[in-house]
Amino acid sequence: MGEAVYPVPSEWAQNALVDAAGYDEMYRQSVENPEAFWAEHGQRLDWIKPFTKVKNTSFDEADFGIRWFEDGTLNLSANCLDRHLATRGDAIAILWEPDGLGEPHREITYRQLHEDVCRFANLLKAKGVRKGERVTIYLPMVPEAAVAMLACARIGAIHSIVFAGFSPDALAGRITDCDSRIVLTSDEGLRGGRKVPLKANVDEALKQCPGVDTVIMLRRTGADVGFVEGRDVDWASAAAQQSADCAPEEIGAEDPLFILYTSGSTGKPKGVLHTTGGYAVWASMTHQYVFDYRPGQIYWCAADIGWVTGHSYVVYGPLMNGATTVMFEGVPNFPDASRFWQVVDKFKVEIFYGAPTALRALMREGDDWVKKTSRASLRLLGSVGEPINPEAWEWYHKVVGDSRCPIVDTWWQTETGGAMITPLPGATPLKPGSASRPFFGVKPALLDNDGALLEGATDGCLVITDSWPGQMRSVWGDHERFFQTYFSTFKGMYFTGDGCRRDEDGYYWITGRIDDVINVSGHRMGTAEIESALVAHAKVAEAAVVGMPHDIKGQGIYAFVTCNVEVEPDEALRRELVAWVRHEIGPIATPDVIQFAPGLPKTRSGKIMRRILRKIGENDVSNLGDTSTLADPSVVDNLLANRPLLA
Ligand code: 6R9
Repeated sequence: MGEAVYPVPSEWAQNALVDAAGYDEMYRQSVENPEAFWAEHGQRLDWIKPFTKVKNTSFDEADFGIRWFEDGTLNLSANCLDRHLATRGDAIAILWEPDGLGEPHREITYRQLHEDVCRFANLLKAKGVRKGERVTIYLPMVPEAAVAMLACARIGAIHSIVFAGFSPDALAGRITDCDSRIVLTSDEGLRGGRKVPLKANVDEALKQCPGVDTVIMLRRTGADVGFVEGRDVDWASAAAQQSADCAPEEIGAEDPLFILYTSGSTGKPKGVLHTTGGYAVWASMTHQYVFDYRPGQIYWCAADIGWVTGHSYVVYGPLMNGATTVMFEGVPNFPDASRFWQVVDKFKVEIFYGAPTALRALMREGDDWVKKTSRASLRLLGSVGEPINPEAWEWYHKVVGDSRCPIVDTWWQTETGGAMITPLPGATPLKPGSASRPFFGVKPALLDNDGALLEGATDGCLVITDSWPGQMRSVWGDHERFFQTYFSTFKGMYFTGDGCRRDEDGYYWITGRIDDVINVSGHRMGTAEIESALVAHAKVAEAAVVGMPHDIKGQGIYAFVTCNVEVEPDEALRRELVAWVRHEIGPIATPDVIQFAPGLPKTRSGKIMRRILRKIGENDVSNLGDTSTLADPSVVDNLLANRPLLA
C-alpha cells in the first residue's frame, strides 16, 4: 500500500527545536539512560527543594510503584504564573473567546491571572479547603475554570473537573467517589447559543451528596437561579474580598494534583489520579516540543477543560511555557461553520490543536466555510482524541492549512498525562493517519494476544514497557483496580487498550481500541481501517464499523454510515459503498451490513460509543447499558428503528 509521505518542510527542519538527527539523539539518550535524561529535563521546572532522586518505578506486582522526582518539592501554580511575572507579566496568558459574537473577548495577562488565582486560593482557604482535599469543578469554558485549577494547585488541593455537559447523576457519582465537600460552578453555561443549566444541575446532584457544604457560583449569564443560604457563595464578590497575596504551598512531587474520571470498558468511571512533579515535566515538555512552542506565539487548543487535553494543553502545559493560550467557550459550527477559522483570524492563531470528529463535521459542510477566512497566521496544526482518517487529514492539511502547515497527530490517553506517540514538526516526515514515532522516554511495544513480543512491521496490542514522568499514579480510592486494569493483562507492562500497527519505517498507526479489532475469516482488521475507507468516499461524512457474528467468517463487518447532508442514501449507494470498500482495502473487508444513519451515538466529547453499536451489530439490543452520557440519546432510537433485516 503506497501511502503518502509529507517530508519536513525545510524551514521547519532548519528552525525547529529539534530536527531529525536531534530527535534520534535525544530519543536514544532518553531510553538508554532515563535517569540522566530526566535529571536534566526535570530542571525545566522551578523546584522549591530540588530532587535528588529521579526515577523509582516498577510495573511488576511484587514491587509495583511509580515515583518520579520523589524527594523534590515545587508548586505548579508558581510554575505557571509567578515564574513569568518578571519577564512576561504583561503578556497575555489567556485569550478568551465567548460563545456568541455579541460579547467582547477577554485578554488576561499573567499578572492579572496571578492576582485572580491568589484571591481565589485565599477564598478556598477561607472556606476551609486544605491540602489534599478534593474540589469538584463543574464549569463551562471560562477563564475562571483555569483560575480554579491553578488556585487548587497553589494550595495543594486536588481538583476533579467534571465536564459541564454531564448530567446531575454523573456529577453526583463523581462528587461522591472522591468525597468532595465543595463544588465550583456557574449559574449557566453557554454553548452554541444554548444555555446549560449548570447551577440547577448542581442543586439536583447535591440531593444525592449530603457531604457537600459549599458551592461557589460564578455569574456567567446572570440567570435567576436558586441560592441556598449558608451553602452557596457568590464567586466574584467573595473573591474580591480576599487578599491578592497567597504564597504558593510547598508540594511534594508525588503529591496528587488532580483526579479526572474516565470510562473504561467495564464498571463505573475510574478516577485517574495524576501527581505533581512528573506530570508538570511531561505536560510542559510535550507542549514545548510537539508544538515547537516559543513564548509570544498564539496557541489554541480547542479541547474542553473537562477532558485531559484541556488540562494538559489548554491550561498547564501552555502556561508553564509562558504561552498565550486561547480558550474558546463555544462550538465549531456556531453561529456557522466558519467560526473556528474566524477565531484563528481574529487572534492570529499560529498553532491550532483540534479533534478529528470536529474536522469531519466541518469537512461535511464544504470547503467554502474555510476558504472565506484567511488563516494566514497558521503555522502548525494538531490532532488528538481518535485516529484521524487519511481523508480528514488531507482535508485538514490542504484546505485548513493551505498545504503549508505540518500536522502533529498526537496519540495519548487520560492515563498518560500528555502526548506519547507524535510527530515533532521539525523532525518527523508525516504519514496521514499515523501518529508516527514515540516521544522522548516512551518505549512502545507490540504484543500478540498471548503477550509475545512482536518485532518489525506488524500489528498487535500496544503496550508501554517502562514508566514515563506523566503517567497516572493510581485510580482514586482503588489502587488495586489501577494495577489490575493496566498491568495485569501483560505482566510488567502498561497496557494501553489500543491496537496498533508498526510499519517498515517504525511508524505507529493506532487502529482503535483493542475491543474494536475484529477478526474476519482469520484476518485481523482494525475497524478504523474500514471506517477510513468509507469516509474516503465522496458521499460519506462519517462511519463506524463493528464486528457482528457471522457463521462462516467468524465475524462479519457491520458499518454504520452517515452521509453528507445533500445525499439521499438508497440501495444503489449501499452497493456502491460495498464495492468501494472492496476496492479500497480488498475483498476481506467487504461490509456485510451497511446501515445508513443520520447520526452516530457520541459522547459529549465526540467519541463514538462503540459499545452501543457493537450490541446492535450483535443483534443484542435488549440491554444497551448506560446511554446517559450520550450527547443525543435519540440517535439510538433511530438506529434501532432502522436496523436492516438480517437473514
Ligand atoms: C487524549 C485523549 C484515549 C484514547 C486512546 C485512543 C484514542 C487518542 C489518538 C487516539 C488514534 C490519536 N486516541 N488520540 N487514537 N490517534 N492521535 O484523547 O485521551 O479521552 O483518554 O482517550 O483515544 O484510543 O486510547 P482519552
